[in-house]
Amino acid sequence: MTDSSYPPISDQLDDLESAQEEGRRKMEWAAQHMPILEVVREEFVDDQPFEGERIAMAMHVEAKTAILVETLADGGAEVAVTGCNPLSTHDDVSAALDTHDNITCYAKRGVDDEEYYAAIEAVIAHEPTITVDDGMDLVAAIHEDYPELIDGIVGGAEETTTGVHRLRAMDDDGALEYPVFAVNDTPMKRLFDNVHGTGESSLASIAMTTNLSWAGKNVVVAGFGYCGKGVARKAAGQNANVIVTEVEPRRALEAHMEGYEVMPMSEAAEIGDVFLTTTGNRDVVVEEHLEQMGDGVLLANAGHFDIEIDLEALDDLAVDRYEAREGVEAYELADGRRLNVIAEGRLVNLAAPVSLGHPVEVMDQSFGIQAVCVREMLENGDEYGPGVHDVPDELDKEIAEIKLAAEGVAFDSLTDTQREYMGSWDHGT
Ligand code: RBV
Repeated sequence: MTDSSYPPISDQLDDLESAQEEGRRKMEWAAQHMPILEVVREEFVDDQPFEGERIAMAMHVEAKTAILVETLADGGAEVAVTGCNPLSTHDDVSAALDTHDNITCYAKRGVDDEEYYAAIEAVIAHEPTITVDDGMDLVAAIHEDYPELIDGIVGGAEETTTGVHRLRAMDDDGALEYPVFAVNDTPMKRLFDNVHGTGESSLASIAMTTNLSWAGKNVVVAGFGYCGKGVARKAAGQNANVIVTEVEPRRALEAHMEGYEVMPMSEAAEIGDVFLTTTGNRDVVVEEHLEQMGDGVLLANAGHFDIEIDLEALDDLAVDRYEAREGVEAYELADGRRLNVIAEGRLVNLAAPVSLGHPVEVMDQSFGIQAVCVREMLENGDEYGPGVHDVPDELDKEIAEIKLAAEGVAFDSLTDTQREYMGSWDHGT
């Protein structure tokens, strides 16, 4: 069976009480700016839809995520939660969450690989009926090591592009044995969280970590998916000269038509000042590129895993390595050039010491969808067979409507005649 010996955060911190207090303070600030989860939480408190359920979560444990975790717990679930990245956890928030009667939190910042997976196993030891992932680590661990639990699992939900990508690959292989909602792929997630969230928070984290300006810099954005689009747009908005690298012809063309320079990484490497990877793929910046880069460049990654920049190759090239600033590791090459890696090449908007993750407002939307997806899975789980499922459009619209109401934005509705017109095919000139 599962290894449940890994201790919750409360057994791991020295000054627990002050951590709990500070974590609670961060959560209160986040909650004030999360009107969607407030509405959903009120509904869950009244209806107790998760009574008797056990929810396992692996997510970035910080204040906004904590509000989602509490929302599910207040709906009657027993929740076990850990991190989905060794550097994104806020220990104080983790400690505050762990005080909730229905929540056990194992997340701790700075864990090594062994502890990271021990915490995942400790969460799985709660024998979940629902899983909520950011990156698919829970689904993978359950299928690989604890397949006996699958029968008891109603379904899951996945937060991020990389996780959905992994799940679809698993599904294509016929290996995914329970239904999982692709939360990432909804308009309410992608158009806001991936574009604005990644764009704003990655650039803010790099600026805060380095104290350097964007204006006049050559900023190389690798990948022009939703995240890359956001990063490119926000960097251009701060007067950077944006260069995009792509492997997909239509996206390369889209970037070109947006007015960005498009070129191969081998050319961009020679002129870039800042390199920001957003592809979700590995080996995007490799030795041949590193060899071309100028003194003082910044290297950062905004993709889920730390595989986009080949840090091993960089380490091999370097004759010296030192912490240039908190969150910045300088690699000095034989000819004296210094290449600066931010946050160990891990997703920069969450993993740098000053990083706070995406802005609160966008996470309210993403987590609002997560919350109603968990509700949907429990209410109508029978309708979803094993595999990856699109989130029903009605749920996405439900979240958009709550947000619009909270913002005081009114919008139109179709008249009956318009609805009929849009649904008919027998009208022409
Ligand atoms: N993300 N979470 C945060 N809790 O602060 N910030 C970003 C947070 C999520 C985001 O939805 C993205 O899809 C995922 O992290 C990447 O791991």
